[in-house]
Amino acid sequence: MATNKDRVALPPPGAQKTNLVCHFCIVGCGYHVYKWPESQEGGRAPEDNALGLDFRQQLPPLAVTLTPAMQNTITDQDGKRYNIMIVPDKQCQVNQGLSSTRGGQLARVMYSPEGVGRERLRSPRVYVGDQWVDTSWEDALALYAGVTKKILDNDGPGALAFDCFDHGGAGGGFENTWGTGKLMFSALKTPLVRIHNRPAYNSECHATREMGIGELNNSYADAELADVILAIGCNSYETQTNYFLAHWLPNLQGQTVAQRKQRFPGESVAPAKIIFVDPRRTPTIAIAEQAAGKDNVLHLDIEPGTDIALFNGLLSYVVDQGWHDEAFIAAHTRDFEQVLQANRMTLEDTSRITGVPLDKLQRAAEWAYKPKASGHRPRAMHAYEKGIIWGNDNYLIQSALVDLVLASHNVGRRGTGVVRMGGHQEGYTRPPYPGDSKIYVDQEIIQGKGMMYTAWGANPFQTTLNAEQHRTVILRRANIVREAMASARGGSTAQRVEAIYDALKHKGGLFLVNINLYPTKLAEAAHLMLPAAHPGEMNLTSMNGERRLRLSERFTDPPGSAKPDCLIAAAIANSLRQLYAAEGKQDMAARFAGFDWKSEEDAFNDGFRMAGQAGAGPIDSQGGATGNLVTYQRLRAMGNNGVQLPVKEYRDGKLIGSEMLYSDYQFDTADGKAQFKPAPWPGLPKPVAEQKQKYRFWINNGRINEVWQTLYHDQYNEFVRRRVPMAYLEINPEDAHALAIASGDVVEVYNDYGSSFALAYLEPDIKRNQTFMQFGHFNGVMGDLTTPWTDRNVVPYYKGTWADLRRIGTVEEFKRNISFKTRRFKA
Ligand SMILES: Nc1nc2c(c(=O)[nH]1)N[C@H]1C(S)=C(S)[C@@H](COP(=O)(O)OP(=O)(O)OC[C@H]3O[C@@H](n4cnc5c(=O)[nH]c(N)nc54)[C@H](O)[C@@H]3O)O[C@H]1N2
Ligand SMILES: Nc1nc2c(c(=O)[nH]1)N[C@H]1C(S)=C(S)[C@@H](COP(=O)(O)OP(=O)(O)OC[C@H]3O[C@@H](n4cnc5c(=O)[nH]c(N)nc54)[C@H](O)[C@@H]3O)O[C@H]1N2
Ligand code: SF4
Ligand SMILES: [Mo]
Repeated sequence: MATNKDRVALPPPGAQKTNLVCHFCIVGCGYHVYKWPESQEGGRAPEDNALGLDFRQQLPPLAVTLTPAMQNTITDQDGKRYNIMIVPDKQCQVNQGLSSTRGGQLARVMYSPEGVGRERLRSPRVYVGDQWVDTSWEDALALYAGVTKKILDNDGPGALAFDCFDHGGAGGGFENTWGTGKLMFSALKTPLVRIHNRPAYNSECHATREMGIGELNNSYADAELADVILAIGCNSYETQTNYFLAHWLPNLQGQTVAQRKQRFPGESVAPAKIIFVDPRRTPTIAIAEQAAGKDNVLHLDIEPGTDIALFNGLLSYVVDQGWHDEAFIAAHTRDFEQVLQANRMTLEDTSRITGVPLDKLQRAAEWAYKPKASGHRPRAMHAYEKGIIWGNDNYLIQSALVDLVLASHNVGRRGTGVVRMGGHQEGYTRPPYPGDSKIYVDQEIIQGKGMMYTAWGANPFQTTLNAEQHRTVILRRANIVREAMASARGGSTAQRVEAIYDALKHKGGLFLVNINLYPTKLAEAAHLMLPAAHPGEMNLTSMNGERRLRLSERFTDPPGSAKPDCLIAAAIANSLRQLYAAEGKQDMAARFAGFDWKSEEDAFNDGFRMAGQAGAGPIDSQGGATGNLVTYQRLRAMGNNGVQLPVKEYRDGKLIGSEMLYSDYQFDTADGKAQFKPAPWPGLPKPVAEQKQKYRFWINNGRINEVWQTLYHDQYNEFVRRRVPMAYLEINPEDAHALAIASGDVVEVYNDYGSSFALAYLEPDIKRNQTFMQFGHFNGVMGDLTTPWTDRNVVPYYKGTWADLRRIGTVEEFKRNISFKTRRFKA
């Protein structure tokens, strides 16, 4: 490998420089990409390198962040080799020059034949006999379109299943959600579609939307203006890293006091306090205590799944104290009194159910809702993510939370907001979903329905709920098709399609297509794989957690013949259009028209600018009515700071956006009033409660800092793979000792739904009878243990399951190589 290991090669003056938004998490940090011919290298004098920095002497602290992972050597399709360097942008308001352990490796994960990307799909592949072989796009598309058409003509669109991304960043973006959406919804018209992270075509936020409050309603700057931040079921140092570091920490450390005093004259202002709602002591809590001092951090370590009781208890207490905002409630909301009745809970009951002592509950209420010395209401920002989104009844938790937020008037004012912290960036624009958003697609597949399944930028084998059963059924059904394909030796496309269809129609088979960067675990079952491109290899637009839209620019070619997802969708649609046209079925051919895109920009113009104005059932397109003001050219000019949606106008060469929503108190309901929603405490759902009765350990689960999602890049990245070769399971040392388990041992985790293995990691901060297991790993799938239970909108409770543990033994290599130092920062 040509990449320097001993030093970082500097870009020479004149190196190509483009903007790249980190394509991993929601924060969307701005980066600059430098690209120059491999044979050249910049010098250390400021005029001799493109960074304009003087490397002849020690640079001032944090003048630039540069590590070997930030550079790579890549090859374009013309065979020319280039060095690249991808460094954080100091001028980007989001990250202000910070990188994270994930974004800091953007250069490393770019395709190179020897590097992390070495296993990337470079051409379409088909499963023949008993092996994967490369094939042409023509052949792959003929097969895909042939099977699709056969099913469409004989069985209707409802047999065409999809599991597809719906977000921004890699495996997403407005271009690609539109391309896939137009194919699935207005061309194929199939309702059998689920989203990459949940088993139906629904929302993560039904309740808040029905209440009139979209979930990204403030700016990152509001975290700098808040008096108190409530972090609810989010571990933001590890999962929204630079939002936490660049915008929360400065406020916790008192660095924004002067700014806040100026902004809010007459109000008492002190360094922000922070309240965590999480059953687990997270690394974020440990860091917050270091940064803000223990006195300014409150950890409400609730019993798992009891958030609803917590919010109801706080609501009742706040109203009893008279700390609610009667004028706001009267003018801008409805149904407060009824909901107060429905949700009412004494603080004693709240304490009993949540396990949080009374005085802690009272302190939390005082910090967040008691008027300040100056008489002003505290500005309390409520931030939440998967601890409640995948919690015990998504719908009721969000109702209970927003009830509390509305009563205390913590929306529409600067320094407040009730907001998702987010997962990926956003990038939603699609035609309306043509079905009932309550179709539980996983169960349909398990019950033998669906004939063709396209996994598009999604890996349910490692991430869905009840995953073991789901995978087992798909492997069985897919194998029926593999046998049929093997028997169609030497057949024409039409004959292969016939053989496949026969297996689908008469033998219960399932034809599985994987559209992805990598083969992944899905290759164990799939029949066809199509290679996709990711940001850097295509132009892509997304918005971050404060609705900040940017253009992430293409700077290199995708590997082999990989294509942007929107152009894959177009190729599929165009193939189907030709098949129907050839049969003279003009009405059907017309359904597949409108995909004559040459580039991703064409897809953007078609989707975000023109169609982005249509509502889309459970999810609304995010371009808004003014999407047509946005062009690639205008966005490019806005650089890594972009524009916050919705765009208000284009003036003096600039797109003008919106910093905060609902400042005018016009909520997203028919009459503009926010809607209180009843949310009585329901207890644990039955299948979950049954596991709790039967098994000892709560298997809490989620993410860790250095790993991105299912490790699709990371499994080929030595840096990560060495540290996390298997899903790890944090466990209390006393519990572990009683079961003769030591750090580095492999344990079996099992319950009524499945069994998985994990790597034990003894951690004193984990409570007795609780554990925390890394989700999504290819080596130890946590989802095998999750129950199939969902709430009324088919939203899962991924975080809630119980299981037993059994020591299996040691894998020598793990014991030898992995550090089991505590992940909780200690002074
Ligand atoms: N137990 C448990 N389960 C969970 C969760 C949990 O907290 N606990 N969380 C849920 C959540 S929030 C999520 S987001 C899901 C994650 O579940 P998935 O979304 O299925 O996981 P990812 O690894 O993000 O999958 C992305 C796939 O797309 C591929 N890919 C990446 N970029 C591109 C691209 O540009 N184009 C194409 N075509 N493919 C691409 C990757 O190689 C990868 O295989 O898991 C869910 N499941
Ligand atoms: N490093 C890294 N960062 C990521 C990702 C990644 O893969 N790696 N993925 C991105 C994606 S797609 C997503 S969706 C986000 C997720 O971001 P987060 O939601 O912050 O992360 P999680 O680890 O899924 O879960 C958060 C917390 O929920 C807590 N929790 C469990 N049960 C309960 C409960 O009953 N109540 C409450 N209040 N809390 C509970 C867990 O203890 C955990 O600390 O992260 C994004 N950022
Ligand atoms: S915080 Fe998120 S967006 Fe920023 S560099 Fe890290 S992974 Fe990328
Ligand atoms: Mo997610």
